[in-house]
Amino acid sequence: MSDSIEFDAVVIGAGFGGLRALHDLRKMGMSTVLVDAGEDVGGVWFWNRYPGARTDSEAWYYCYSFSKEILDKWNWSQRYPTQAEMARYFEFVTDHLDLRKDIRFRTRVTGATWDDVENVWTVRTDNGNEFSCRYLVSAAGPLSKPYLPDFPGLDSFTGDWYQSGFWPTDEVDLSGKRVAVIGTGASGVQIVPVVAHSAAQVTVFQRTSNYVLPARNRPIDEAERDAIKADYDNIWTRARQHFYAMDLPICENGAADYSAANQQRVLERAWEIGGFRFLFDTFNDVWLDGPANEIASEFVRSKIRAIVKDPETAELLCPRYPLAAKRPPCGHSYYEAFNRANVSLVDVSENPITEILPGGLRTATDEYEFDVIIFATGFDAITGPAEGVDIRGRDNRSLSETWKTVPRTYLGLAVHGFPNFFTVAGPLGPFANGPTMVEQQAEFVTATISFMQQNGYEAIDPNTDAVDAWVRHNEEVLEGTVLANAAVANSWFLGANIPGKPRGILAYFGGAGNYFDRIHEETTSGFPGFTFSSPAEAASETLAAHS
Ligand code: NA7
Repeated sequence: MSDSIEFDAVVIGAGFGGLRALHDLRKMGMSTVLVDAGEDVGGVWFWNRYPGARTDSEAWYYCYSFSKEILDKWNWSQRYPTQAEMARYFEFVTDHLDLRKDIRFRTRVTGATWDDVENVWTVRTDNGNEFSCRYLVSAAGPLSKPYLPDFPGLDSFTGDWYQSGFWPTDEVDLSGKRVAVIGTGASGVQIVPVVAHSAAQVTVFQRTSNYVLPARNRPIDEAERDAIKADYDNIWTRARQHFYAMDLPICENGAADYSAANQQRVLERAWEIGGFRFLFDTFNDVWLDGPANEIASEFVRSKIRAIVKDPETAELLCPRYPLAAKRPPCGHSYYEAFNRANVSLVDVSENPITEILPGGLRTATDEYEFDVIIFATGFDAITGPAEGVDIRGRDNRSLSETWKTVPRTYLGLAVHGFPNFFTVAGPLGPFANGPTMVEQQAEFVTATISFMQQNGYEAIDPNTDAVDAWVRHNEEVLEGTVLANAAVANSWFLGANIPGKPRGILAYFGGAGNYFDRIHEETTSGFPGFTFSSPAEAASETLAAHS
């Protein structure tokens, strides 16, 4: 059954950003509906249920900060929660805040059109519904459109194939199967060791090797849980100041401040503690494309050579580009998995996969037989989800057309010509710990709407000069960092992982802490980067346009 309903706001996406936005908008007294294509809440944590799926960030800051009750009541069981634990967390939050009644699941937004006279959006969905609303908040997720390479012959494959980002809800039994895993990003790296335990044979197809940092997962006991809960005020203060919005220490010293022996001790200590500390708690110049980075990069290579017994496999696993030019995954016995008799590595960097066959796949030089193929081939990130969704702003401008080359936004949150449209975790928003980042953005959205309500405004649009300045600033901060090298490593945050996608910066690398200050300044100084219009102005502009 289809219907046509009026709301104050429509939110797209039931992940961290969307649920927070729904809660806050409702608290403001706005009638709000959230639509999500999935069957339940969680966003990326609903879809990415592949074997071994878990967070790469530590539980105590990969969560909502805004509700003391939620922080008090929810108990994390381990340092890096599994997908199942994340799904339970989302259910808990949703039920605790009584959000479910305002969410429409199994509903995909197909388009939205802005009416410049009435100052409303009309949002269309795949089940025939139309919602009109003053505000449209897209929290569709930067990594919600899985990418499947266009390998010829996939239709002919007689076995089963799966995508990490679209994993079925029914259990997948891989025991005794010959399994191919294509892709060695964060997802592939989590899949390999887990599947190796049940499958008869796992063949990993690697195009670009990764610096896989040992996660060193462990349970969180009651004493640690209590200590975390008691420290939450400090945790959030630290996370909101951190370059990547994580509660991680920031080191003061560069590599040159240590002797060669002490450099190794610093790296060894961070390696043993595990996780992203290796990037933040070693040398403060590790992010620059220079000697400090090479010392840390070589340290990881030496670890790979020490762990992986077969020297040829070890060399293939050693990345040659600078550490962090590609987002490093956290591993759970990833390198160790290659010491198992049933795990092998195939380098497809120069010998690409050319075809899927009925019984397996073919590279330029060899053929392989498989019962199952797992594509852990990543996402059409950040701008991808908007493609195929017909969002039309002023003068019928299409969002996906506007974003076809390099996407231009103001503060990652607003697009010129698309009034009252907010993009939580949108292009040129900070590359940072997701939950902390989107909470700050959701707060910006409600602060903006409150300002509009207080001042009698109906529409808001970012100014082109503000957009230009933001885009320029994004480009400037990338230069000089190791990330400018990311094109070498096919990184998704430069659009470089998708054939034919224009390469350009998709995320802000000037630091989450700086970004949060910047959006705070925007709200407290009366939104200088935006133009507001009130109903009277809109009416007179329309009359002028028609006279
Ligand atoms: P990623 O990190 O984009 O990894 C995708 C992987 O798939 C990566 O190793 C790619 O190699 C590989 N890939 C893509 N296309 C092909 C083809 N045609 N042949 C062989 N291999 C291919 O995605 P993930 O899902 O692992 O992680 C995404 C983010 O989720 C991650 O950064 C975290 O933020 C969480 P490439 O490196 O492009 O050579």
